[in-house]
Amino acid sequence: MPHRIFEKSTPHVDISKLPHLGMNKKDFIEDFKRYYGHRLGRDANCRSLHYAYEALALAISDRLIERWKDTYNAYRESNCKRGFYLSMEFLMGRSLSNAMLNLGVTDVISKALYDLGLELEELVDAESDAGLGNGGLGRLAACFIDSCATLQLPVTGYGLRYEYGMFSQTIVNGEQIENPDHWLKNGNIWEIERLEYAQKIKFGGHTEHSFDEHGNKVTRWVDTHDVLAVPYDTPVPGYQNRTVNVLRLWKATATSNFDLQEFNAGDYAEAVAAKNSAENITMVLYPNDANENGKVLRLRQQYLLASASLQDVICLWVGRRGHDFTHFAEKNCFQLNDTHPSIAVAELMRLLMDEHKLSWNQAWAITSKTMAYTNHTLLPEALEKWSVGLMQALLPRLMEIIFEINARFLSEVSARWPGDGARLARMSIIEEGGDKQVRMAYLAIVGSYSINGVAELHSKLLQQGLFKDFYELWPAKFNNKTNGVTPRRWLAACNPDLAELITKTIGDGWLTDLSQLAKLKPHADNKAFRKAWTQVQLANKQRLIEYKKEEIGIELNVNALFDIQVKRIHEYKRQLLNVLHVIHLYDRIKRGDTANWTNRCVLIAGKAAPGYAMAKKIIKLINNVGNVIHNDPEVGDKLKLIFLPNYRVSAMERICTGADLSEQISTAGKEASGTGNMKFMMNGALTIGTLDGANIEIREEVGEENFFLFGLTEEQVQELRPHYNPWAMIAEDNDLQRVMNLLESGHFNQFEPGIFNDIVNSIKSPHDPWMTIADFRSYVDAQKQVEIAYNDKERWTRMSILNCASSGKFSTDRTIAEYNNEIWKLTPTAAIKSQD
Ligand code: 26Q
Repeated sequence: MPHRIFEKSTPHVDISKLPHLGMNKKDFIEDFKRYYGHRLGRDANCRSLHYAYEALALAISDRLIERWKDTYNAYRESNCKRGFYLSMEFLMGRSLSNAMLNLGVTDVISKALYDLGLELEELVDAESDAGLGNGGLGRLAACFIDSCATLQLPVTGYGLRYEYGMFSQTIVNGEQIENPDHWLKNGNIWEIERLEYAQKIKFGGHTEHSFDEHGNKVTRWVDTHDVLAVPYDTPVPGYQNRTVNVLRLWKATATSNFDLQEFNAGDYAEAVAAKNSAENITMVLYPNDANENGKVLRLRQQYLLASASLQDVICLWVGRRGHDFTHFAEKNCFQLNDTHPSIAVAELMRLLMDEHKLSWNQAWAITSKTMAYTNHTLLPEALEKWSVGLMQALLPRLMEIIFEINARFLSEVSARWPGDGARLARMSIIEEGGDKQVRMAYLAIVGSYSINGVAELHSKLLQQGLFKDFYELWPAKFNNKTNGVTPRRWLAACNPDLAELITKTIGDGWLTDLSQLAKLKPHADNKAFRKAWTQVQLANKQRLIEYKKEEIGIELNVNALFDIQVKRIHEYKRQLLNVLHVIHLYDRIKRGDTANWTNRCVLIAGKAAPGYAMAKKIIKLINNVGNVIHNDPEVGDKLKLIFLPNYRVSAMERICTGADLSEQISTAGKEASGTGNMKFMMNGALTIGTLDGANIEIREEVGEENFFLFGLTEEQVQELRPHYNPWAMIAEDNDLQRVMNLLESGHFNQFEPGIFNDIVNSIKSPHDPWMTIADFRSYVDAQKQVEIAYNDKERWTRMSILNCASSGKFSTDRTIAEYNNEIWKLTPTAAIKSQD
């Protein structure tokens, strides 16, 4: 039975006749003053921008909440099918400017604030990022829910409300220092706590099996340590369409009776400790964007997300339809953002069987028709596994169910391939061996009706490699959904000058139909338009310089080629290849090879997982090389290498507008898609890249003449691997030899002997999985082509315009429309304005 932890209060407060809040300047000024003066209790003496930001955000939030209720009612009344996006990460960034854009009030607010003597941009900058994610996967979830609201799809995001988000990064002596991100310390005005929808989550204990009076098997999961999951709702506005969806994040707290038991037994300290251990579950986001295997706290997080979200959906169902689940699968679907929430497959089985008395077959028919799984990685070492022993101790009932799912699945495999024992072992959800493991990706595949990769190449490699056996069994389940980014945040809001130029030229239809950017293509041949384009780009570069000036203490030259690589630090993303090229340029300056030189400013940013030693060393190397270059008077403006600390969503909103060149240089076959590549392209940067992830599709869209391609293909990487010989490649390439000599001679670590030995050894190893050395020559050659193009300003601007004009495919509106047409099949449902 679903239970309400918190009794719904009985008094009926009729607020249906509330007038809608005004959207004029006067209305906002009034509300702003009231919030600032009354709710926040400030006066003219207050000099903190924070409260001005809060007062404005409260006024905006009120408008969102009105529309949110209307949307909710529209969904309820239409009885539509619902979608749920389950993700351990939602990297939302800031909310204020996005909310204003989507409500269509940016100009009105800007004028209202001007009247109050305030600058909108300053208030926007006073908001801290909601950094509840690591990188691509978390930001994708945020872009997805934005597009769902814009397409008026009834989709709810479910995630965790971490007390501490992604750590903030400072650089001390060239090294990364992690600082806790207590993002809630000043409160969070966008969220509403909903205690009445709290859910109880069980951990530990054991199972008891018996039969009921009809002879049906009954399982009870007992002696559990329970935790409460309390939801916090954040509005997710669509673009100027009155739809406001919700992001529901769960916070773990102690259950009140759990506390009480211990307290009554006289053990106060135990009770407090228990409370702490419950609240620890959602205390912190795991800051690694590859698998950190086996941490029990991570499994608790995953289960809390899955269980609370599924119970929430079932509560809603039972509340409206009672205990008949016949049509549940027609009316609900769940998209699993990687395997992180994939325990949901077993949890939905448990809830339907143990709590709602469905048979195995009934429960399985529902589960396997409602779950859909998205994979985000090809790296085999990143595939999630949990030890069976740990799962048995923490989630004993779930482990039983997984065994049963596996047994039934393997008998299906045996029937299809009789006597193929090797195949059974390969495909089993349970990896046999000393320490048995649950393969979460296999659980997700077996339990889902759709499995997708995030770019064409990635999906193809999943089918031919990682999940080949499953593809043979169920080819129709597999599909591709190439990623995207929301053009509202990643063009309209972050680059208002370019957005204005675009709208002036082709109208504003592009905001909700990005393919219309193609209308810009003919304007690439118009000299006046190119001039306007360049002016915007230059102003953006200048703004980026100003933004970073204080932080880095270095003045950059706006005419230099801004060459930017921002993303998590990972060996496969090959920031090292970038550094090798910079060292090569430095070497050319030192040996006087500077005829027709192109000034270049290389910016690198990104966080390293705290436990990833090699990634941290790479940050140190970037900083040391940058310093040597900066302190060498012979170099001057010719070359800069700068590491920008604390890369995050709000930083990218500046950075992507001021880039000339976007570095997308991963080893082919390793980057599932990439999404930074799309943000840069949309804002008019040109890409230098390998044939990896979505780069391939970017190049297809923009045309090979407008893309700087280099490097081995995925197939060539596979072919070369057995006889890869970096030493021979170094010996044959004089430039590379000189670069390696500089590195090995300690030129960049004169007072820190040996610190880069690991890096040097890794790239010189014939077993280097990322084959950095193999792509050096073609990378340097491609960079020369970049310089030739950059020095022809008219040509470069044309290419820049064509990149933006060809980025239409990479809107998450397109991605989400595909998810919906091919997987979810939800009906767009418009919000009804309650007053009209
Ligand atoms: C797993 C277990 C324990 C702790 C952490 C994790 C973990 C957390 C985050 C594993 C992976 C991630 C994130 C992965 C990620 O961001 N992948 C990226 O997803 C993007 C969106 O699809 C792609 O564009 C990128 O290519 C892919 O690297």
